[in-house]
Amino acid sequence: MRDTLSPEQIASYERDGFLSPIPVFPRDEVQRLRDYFEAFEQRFGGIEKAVGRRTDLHLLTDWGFDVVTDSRIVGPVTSILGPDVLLWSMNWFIKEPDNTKFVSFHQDANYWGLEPHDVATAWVALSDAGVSTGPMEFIPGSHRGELYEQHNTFENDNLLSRGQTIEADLPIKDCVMTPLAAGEMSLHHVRAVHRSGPNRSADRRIGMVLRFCATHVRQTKGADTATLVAGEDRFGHFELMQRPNAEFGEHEMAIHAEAVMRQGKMIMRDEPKTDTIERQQE
Ligand SMILES: O=C(O)CCC(=O)C(=O)O
Repeated sequence: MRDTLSPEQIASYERDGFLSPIPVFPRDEVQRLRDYFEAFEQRFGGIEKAVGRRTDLHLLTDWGFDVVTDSRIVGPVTSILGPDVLLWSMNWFIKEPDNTKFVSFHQDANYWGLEPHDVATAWVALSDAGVSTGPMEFIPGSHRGELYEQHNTFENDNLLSRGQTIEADLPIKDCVMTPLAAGEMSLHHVRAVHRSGPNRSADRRIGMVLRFCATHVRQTKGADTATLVAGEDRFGHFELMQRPNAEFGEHEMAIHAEAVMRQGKMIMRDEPKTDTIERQQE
């Protein structure tokens, strides 16, 4: 496992708008991360109840802060975004076993408000995300094309906040599925068109989804927060967040709640209402 991408990997990302797979964590380490995450879910009342709190766990836990600053993730990201990098948010895309939830074709750049588009996601598999689990699928080169109009479908099984869906004719036959083993990650560009299908396997498909941007990127929708994970921030476009002093401390819980609420509200500005904070993030 190397901490930066090779020239061939960078060229492949620039051509396709995604890169996969990239090995990150050995089995024992990824299992430990999964255990931490599932212990967090139990602490907050189980899978369903914890959904509203799981965004930006790096502001509440040491393991979360360690993982978003881990050089095995951040190093490859700097190969793409340059030496000065912010973590904008930490999200979770989880499909429970034998489940009909899916993600429709969309482009993240359509609604996050981040400009310019020097923004990339590290999708880290905390469980096996093989073909039967509904792994990520990308349309190669779509990040170099247009920003498509998206229609809010509000479909029940769609994991996106508004079921936002591109309705234009897409070259679906070119779509590439990117199955991952637990401990591997993919990277994708904020303009890449992507989707994923249902999880037909017997295990949860747990995607820890880290959104990174270069420090020169601005939030065009309002005041926003981020965490410096590499280099320095010479721009000051975001309020910088810090490692928590105490795991789940009172102060940390308040800061976390405020940051997640503010980001959720801002992203959803001028959008129809949705039900939970977490759904607003996705
Ligand atoms: O995990 C998935 O299936 C979808 C994730 C996604 O849309 C994203 O990371 O932008």
